[in-house]
Amino acid sequence: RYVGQAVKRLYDDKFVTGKSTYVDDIQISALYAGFVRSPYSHAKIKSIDVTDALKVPGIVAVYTYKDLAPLIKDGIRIWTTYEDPRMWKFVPRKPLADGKVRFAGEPVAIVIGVNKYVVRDAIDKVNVDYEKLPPVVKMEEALEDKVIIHEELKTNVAFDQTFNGGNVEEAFKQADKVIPVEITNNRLIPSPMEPRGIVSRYEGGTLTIWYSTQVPHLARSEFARIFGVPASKIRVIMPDVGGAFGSKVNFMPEEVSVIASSIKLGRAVRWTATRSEEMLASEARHNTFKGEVAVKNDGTVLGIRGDLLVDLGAYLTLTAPLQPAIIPLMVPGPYKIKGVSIRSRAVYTTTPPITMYRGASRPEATFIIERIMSIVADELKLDDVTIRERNLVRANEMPYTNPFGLKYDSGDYLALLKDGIQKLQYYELKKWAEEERKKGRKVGVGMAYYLEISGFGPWEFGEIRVDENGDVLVITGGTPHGQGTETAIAQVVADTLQIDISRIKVIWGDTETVVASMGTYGSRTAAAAASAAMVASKEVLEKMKRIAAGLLNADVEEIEYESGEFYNKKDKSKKVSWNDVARNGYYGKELGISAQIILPGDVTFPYGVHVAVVEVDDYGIPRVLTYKAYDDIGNVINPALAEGQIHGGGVQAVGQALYEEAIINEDGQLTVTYADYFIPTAVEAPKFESYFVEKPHTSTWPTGAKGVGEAALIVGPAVIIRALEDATGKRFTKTPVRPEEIL
Ligand code: MCN
Ligand code: MO
Repeated sequence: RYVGQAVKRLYDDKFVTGKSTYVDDIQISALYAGFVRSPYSHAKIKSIDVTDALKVPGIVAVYTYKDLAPLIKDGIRIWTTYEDPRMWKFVPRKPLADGKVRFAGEPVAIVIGVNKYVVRDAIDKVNVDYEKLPPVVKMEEALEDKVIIHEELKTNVAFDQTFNGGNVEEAFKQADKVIPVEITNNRLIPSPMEPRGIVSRYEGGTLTIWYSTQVPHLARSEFARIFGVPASKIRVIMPDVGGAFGSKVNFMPEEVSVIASSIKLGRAVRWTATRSEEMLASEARHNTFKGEVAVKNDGTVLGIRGDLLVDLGAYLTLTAPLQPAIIPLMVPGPYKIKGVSIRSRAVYTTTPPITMYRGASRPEATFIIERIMSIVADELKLDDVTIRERNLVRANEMPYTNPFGLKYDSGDYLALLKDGIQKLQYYELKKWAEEERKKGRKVGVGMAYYLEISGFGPWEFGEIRVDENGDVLVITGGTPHGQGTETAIAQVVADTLQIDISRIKVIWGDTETVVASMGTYGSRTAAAAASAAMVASKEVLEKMKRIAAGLLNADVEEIEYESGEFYNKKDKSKKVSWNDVARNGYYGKELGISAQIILPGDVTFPYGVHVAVVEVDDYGIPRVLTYKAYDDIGNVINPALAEGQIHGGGVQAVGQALYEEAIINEDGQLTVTYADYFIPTAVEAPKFESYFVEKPHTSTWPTGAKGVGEAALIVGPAVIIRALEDATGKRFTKTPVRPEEIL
C-alpha cells in the first residue's frame, strides 16, 4: 500500500537540479513585451506619444488600448458564480488603460521588441501626458463617494449585502455582556517564487498559450470569450509553475495584451513579470471587521454583529468577490452561535487590485472569530481552551448546519481540542513561558482553533490509460504547482490498481490533453482530483476483468483481481497476469483500456488546533520559536506532503502575523520592495511539529481526504498573535503587529 506512506515526490529531481521548465524557460522564437505603467494612482490620460519609442532599434510595435480594442470582444470578468449584477457593480476590465488610470502601476501601453533590453529602453521613451486626479486610498474615504473611481458605476461601493444568520436580536437580548471588537487584516503580497508569465503564439488562426496558471481550462474559456474565438482554436499549456498560492487563478490585463499583440503581429510574444510587476499583479487581503459580540458570563458566545469592509483595489479581479461574499459565512467557524449578522461592503480604491491568496476568505474569517474568542476569554477571565470548549459544535450535532446554511460534514471538534491540547503540550508550554517571563524573557504561548471549507466541487476530472505494456498514464484535472499532489494521486492509483508506483506517470495542465479540469485551489485536489483518478482506476479494472474473463473463458462475475493477477475465484489456478491482460486489451477484442471520469462532489470541512511559542527581543522584534499543529484532514494520503503544507502555510502565517505588509502611501503608491516587504526566510521559520488525528473523520470524496493546503495560513495568524499577547501582556487586533506597537 502507498496511501498513508511518506512516498517521496515523483518529479523532484528536475526541480532540485534546476531542470524544470517554467514559462520563461520555454524555448521558442518570440518577441518580448513590456509595459508602460502609470506613475499616478488616479489620472486622466490626455495623450500618448509613441514616436520616440518606435525609433528605438529592435522595437517592433507599441500599442495602446485603441490599437488592441478591435480584437477585444469583452473585458476580463469575474468568476461566473459571483457574476450577479444585482450584487456586484463592476466594469469588465480592459487590456490597457482607456482614457484613465486607476492605480499606480496600471499598464497604459505595451511595447514589443526583439529582446528585453530594447523593450526596457523604449518604455522610457513613451510619452504619456496625464492630468492628475485625487487618489482614493482609504476604504472609509472610498465609501464617501466624493471622488468616483469608475464614473459609469456612480459609486465606489461594488458590493453591499447584509448576511443574516440565525436570530441575532434574540442573541443580544439574552446577553450578559456586549463586547466591542475591531479586527483588521492588512494588505499582503502572495509572492510565489516564479512571477507571472505568458508566451502566446498565433499561427494559422490558432493560439498556443504557455501560461503560469492554476486554471488552464478556465483560462482557455476566458480567452475564447474575451477574443470572441472558438475555444477549440486556443490551447493553453501550464508548464512547471513555481508556486501560485491562489494568485494565479486570475487573468491580468497584461496577459490579454500579450495575446492580443501576438494575434495582431501574427508572431509569438512573451512576457514575464519583473519582481516589482509581480508585487503589483497580486495583492491580497485588506479588510476590517468592526462589530460587537453578545456573551453570557459563562463564556457562551450568543451573537456577533457588525460591519465588514473590504478593499478591492481599483478593479474587480476574477477572485476578489470571494472576500466579501465568503468571509461572513465562515465567521461562525466551528462554534454554535445563535445569531450572526454582518453587513459586508466592498469598495474600489485607487490601489492595485486584490486577488485571492492562500485561504482566500477563510484566514480572514478565522482571524475574526478566533480573535473574538480570545478577547471574550480575556474579558470574562476565562482560559482560551475553556471558552472554545464551551462553544464548539458537539459531535452528536454533526452534520451541523451553520447559521448561514453551510453544512459541516463530519468531525468531533471537542475531542480534537482535548487531544490536541495534550498532544501539543499547550499547558506545559504555558507554564514554561510563565517561568521564563519571571526570569525576564519575553516569551508567550498561544493557541487557536479553526474550521475551514475545502475540497470544493462541483466536480473534477480524471482519466486512466493502461497501455499495451501495462504501464499507466494518469491524466488529472488537478493542476499541482508545488504541492506535490501528483505524487498523492499516483499513490491512490497505485493502490487501486495494485501495481508498482514506478509504472505510473501523472500529467496535467494542457487543454489539448486533459478533457476538462477545474484546477488546484481551495485545497481540493487530494479530495477531488485524486478521487476522480481513483474512480477512473476502478472503472479500468472492471474493463480489465472483462478482458481477463475472455482470456480465461469465464464469466466476468467469476473474475477477481489481486496484486497483478486476474484469476477465476472458482479455480485459482486459472489466472492471467496484469501485463497479459493489458496486451490483449490492444491486440484482442477490446478497443484499448482507459476510462475518463467527471466525478461530482461537494465541500468538506477540515479542522484543527494549532499552538505557537513567540519570543520578543529588546528591540520589539518578535520571532516564532515553535509552531505546532494537530489537524483532522480526513484520510492522510501522504503524511510528508501534508506536513510540508503545514510548514509552508505556517511560515506564511509568520509573515502575515508579524512581518509582511504591502504599504500604500497617501498618493496610492505601493511603497515597499522586497527589501522592506519582509517575507520570512529559513532564519525566521519556526521549529515545526505537525500531527494528524489517528482516527480521522473522512470527507465524502472517495479518497476520504479533506484539504490541508491552506490550514496553517488560515489559523496561524490568530495563533501567533495570541502567543504575542501572552508574551507582552498587550492586545493586538490587526496583522501584522509592528515592533513599535509591541514595545
Ligand atoms: N494531502 C494529503 N492528505 C490529505 C490532504 C492533503 O496527503 N488528506 C496532501 C496532498 O497530497 C498535497 C497536499 O497535501 O500534496 C495539499 O493537498 P490539498 O489540501 O488537496 O491542496 P491542493 O493540492 O488542492 O493544493 C492547493 C493548496 C492551495 S489552495 C494553496 S493557496 C497553496 C497550497 O496548496 N498554494 C501552494 N500549497 C502550496 N504549496 C506550494 N508549494 N505552492 C503553492 O502555490
Ligand atoms: Mo488557494
